[in-house]
Amino acid sequence: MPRRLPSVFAALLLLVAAPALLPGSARAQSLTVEGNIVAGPCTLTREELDKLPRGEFTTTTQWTQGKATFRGVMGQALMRSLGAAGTMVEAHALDGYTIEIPLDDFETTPMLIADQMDGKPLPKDKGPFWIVYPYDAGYDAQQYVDRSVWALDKLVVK
Ligand SMILES: Nc1nc2c(c(=O)[nH]1)N[C@H]1C(S)=C(S)[C@@H](COP(=O)(O)O)O[C@H]1N2
Ligand SMILES: [Mo]
Repeated sequence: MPRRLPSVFAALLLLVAAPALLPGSARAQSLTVEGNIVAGPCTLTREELDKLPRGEFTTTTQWTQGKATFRGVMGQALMRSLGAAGTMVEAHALDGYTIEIPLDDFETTPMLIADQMDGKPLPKDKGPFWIVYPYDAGYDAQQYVDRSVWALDKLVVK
């Protein structure tokens, strides 16, 4: 079975390399969604998230210099693909920050679960995922600032 060898090697390599990668990437590059979703609790990898409809907007933010262009999964697409039902989504960040965001924000605002800024991965302190709103397009109220969770790790639909 010589043709199988490359994948065996790849698997072994991954086993050896994975522990070294774990703290920064393996965990941080996925997004856990649980709670009131038809799909059931899941941890979406970057690859899975990449398959969902993406959006883009350009806006100033209070955390960046000048205008920034954000790209990422549309909040609406994420919640629809998982069959979310309920009223609130609890967002948890790797730094322990947590806040409740109305499910309606995901459904009716242009918010993104951004993973790119200006065509590059997010700045280290903001990634791997950052909930962003188009602040310049009427989403500058404090509630949207508070919901702008960086280092996003988990969403719990309630
Ligand atoms: N991961 C994470 N996201 C976060 C926060 C945080 O502490 N951690 N603070 C939130 C709050 S309360 C506000 S007002 C805004 C702006 O926070 P800053 O003024 O400390 O930058 O980011 C929000 N997103
Ligand atoms: Mo805040």
